[in-house]
Amino acid sequence: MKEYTNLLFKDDAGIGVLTLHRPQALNALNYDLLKELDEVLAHIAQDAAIKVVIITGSGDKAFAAGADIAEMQPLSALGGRSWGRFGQAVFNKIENLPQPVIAAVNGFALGGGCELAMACDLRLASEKAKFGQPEVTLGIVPGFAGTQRLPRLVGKGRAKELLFTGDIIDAQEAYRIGLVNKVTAPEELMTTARALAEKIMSRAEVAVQLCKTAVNKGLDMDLASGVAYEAEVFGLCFATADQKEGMTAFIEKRKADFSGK
Ligand code: CO8
Repeated sequence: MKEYTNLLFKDDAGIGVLTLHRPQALNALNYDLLKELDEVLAHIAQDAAIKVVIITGSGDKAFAAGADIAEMQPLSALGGRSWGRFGQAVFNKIENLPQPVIAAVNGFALGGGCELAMACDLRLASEKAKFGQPEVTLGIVPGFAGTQRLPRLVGKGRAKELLFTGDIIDAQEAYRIGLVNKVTAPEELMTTARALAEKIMSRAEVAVQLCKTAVNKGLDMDLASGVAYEAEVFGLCFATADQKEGMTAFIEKRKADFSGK
């Protein structure tokens, strides 16, 4: 696997651990980092040996403190739009990876950093994590889909409060409003993320991936279409070996031994 400059990536026994690595700028997302992220995501999408992905930030201070402000500062309106579109496309790739993706938020997740965490399927936060969309303090709106994913996660009213004020909230508040799934001690963040990844990996792989697709696609549909879509993927499960194994194991009162097929 290729070496990256602004990312660290390793396949740790089926868990792809992706670390944003620009410690000199609190892992701020510049073009080079997003380009590398785009490449590594293309690799992960094709690598069936990677079952779950964890995304975290290098160092103990930041997940990612936003898009790189110095790089954005001179942009024109059209340049801003194309930069926003590029970041959105990369984050859409995270959301559409077949594998579940866990954000292990170890520090600041601001602006583009918060948007990156929201593109992941699940969010774990260290007690030291801080979240916010401070774009209005810089004269811009969130450009990597924060205005869209934040209200879908926390509701319209809470999202608008965070977006209009640019306020930064701590991990407990993020948990209270449903922005994160769980808060852990900083030193337990990665072991908690791994334990969650391993639990997911112990389940039927095709079923887990189809759950991800059904939720994501369903949220873009009206209820009747989403329910109909679910019936299709539900039916598909009966074509898998893991459905036979899961139900046979239940009837035989033993633990299922899934093959991922
Ligand atoms: N971009 C570039 N550099 C950054 C960023 C950033 N977002 N955040 C931190 N840095 C750099 C600092 O400039 C500093 O560099 P140097 O040491 O060379 O001066 C270094 O990281 C350390 O930062 P601080 O000294 O500021 O550390 P503090 O502990 O004092 O403060 C904070 C930490 C509170 C996180 C502070 O750094 C901060 O406020 N950062 C900016 C947060 C922010 O506003 N983020 C949102 C950015 S906008 C955005 O993400 C929009 C996304 C969509 C874009 C779409 C465009 C079209």
